[in-house]
Amino acid sequence: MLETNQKPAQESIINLDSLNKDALKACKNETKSANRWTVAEIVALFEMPFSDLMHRAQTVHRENFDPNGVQVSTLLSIKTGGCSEDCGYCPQAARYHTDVENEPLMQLDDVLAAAQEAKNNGASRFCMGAAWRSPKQKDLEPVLKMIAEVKAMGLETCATLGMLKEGQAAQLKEAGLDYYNHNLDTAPEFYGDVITTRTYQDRLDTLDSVREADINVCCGGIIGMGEARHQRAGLLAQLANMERPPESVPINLLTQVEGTPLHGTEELDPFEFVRTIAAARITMPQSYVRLSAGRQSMHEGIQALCFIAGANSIFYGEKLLTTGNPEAETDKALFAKLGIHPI
Ligand code: SAM
Ligand code: DTB
Ligand code: SF4
Repeated sequence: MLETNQKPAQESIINLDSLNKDALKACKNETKSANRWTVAEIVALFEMPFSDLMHRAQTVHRENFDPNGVQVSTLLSIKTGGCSEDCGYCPQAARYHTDVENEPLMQLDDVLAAAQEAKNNGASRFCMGAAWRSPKQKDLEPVLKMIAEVKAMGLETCATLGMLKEGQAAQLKEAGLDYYNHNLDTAPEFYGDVITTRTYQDRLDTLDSVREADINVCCGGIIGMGEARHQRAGLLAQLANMERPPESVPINLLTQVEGTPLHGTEELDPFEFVRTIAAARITMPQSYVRLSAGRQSMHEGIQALCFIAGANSIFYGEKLLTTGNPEAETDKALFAKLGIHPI
């Protein structure tokens, strides 16, 4: 009796045990497919036949977004040039000899006039960029005022001011900041080839403090800097595997500026750029994927493919920070041709 009783009990323990293991495995797999991507899995996306990749990205896109809506932000460089960092792509680094003229922090009224113009032109978000390694407290104060006033105009606010120190993210939140842009730029193992004056971990620390302050994260990178495909995938893995992926993921195509170390880098195949957008869409289904720098030199057919691949955000207005962007009229015409509406 005891024996018969014991056996089934033992069996049931064994079965339960294996069931638990299966459940655990299934659960791990689910987590993995939900928010853990290996670099190899992302490389496999890049390697798909182009039409299959477009179909998969477009399917994910339609499951999560209005397929014909594109969010529109306008950028303003509120403090230009003279930056102490050595980012190899950047025309604003003091150490490189580019045509960028250094300019001090803009006056509040001038910033507000630019924000009003952006709003009149249909932008929903206004992004203020400063060429700082990290803002000093005396520099942050006037920026907080700009943020509060731009917000009061009914625009979403975004800022990109470099690394943040203890307490600064909270001050930005308090002023009304909706998004903070801080890019990881590339895969960890390629980072040191591009920037030596700060580390990947420095960037991650600032992103953590932005999250902690409950500000939306805008974080992406630059491609076409001479990185390998697995490094493009590596950047996306970093972003997609964050505890919460960024709400906004700017994918910049390197704008090559004379005088910067990366000027003269071999140009990226445009289809590789589109593949990167598609892989970003698939790995970060709920993030806005921003087709960022590089549009000025991009054929409108390639831009249309980027929208099909799941890009649903752009910078609008004739200038990015220091370099050009398509004319507003050109973008309006492109949206009309493609049946896209701004959001
Ligand atoms: N200084 C701050 C920082 O580095 O975080 C904010 C401004 S910085 C110019 C903002 C971002 O612009 C950089 O992180 C980089 O990803 C992008 N960027 C700068 N120069 C670029 C270029 N030539 N081509 C494409 N993207 C560029
Ligand atoms: C981002 O990822 N791209 C924008 C924005 N964030 C600040 C900046 C692009 C800068 C391109 C070079 C320039 O205009 O200076
Ligand atoms: Fe400075 Fe930002 Fe340019 Fe780097 S990207 S040199 S931190 S302005």
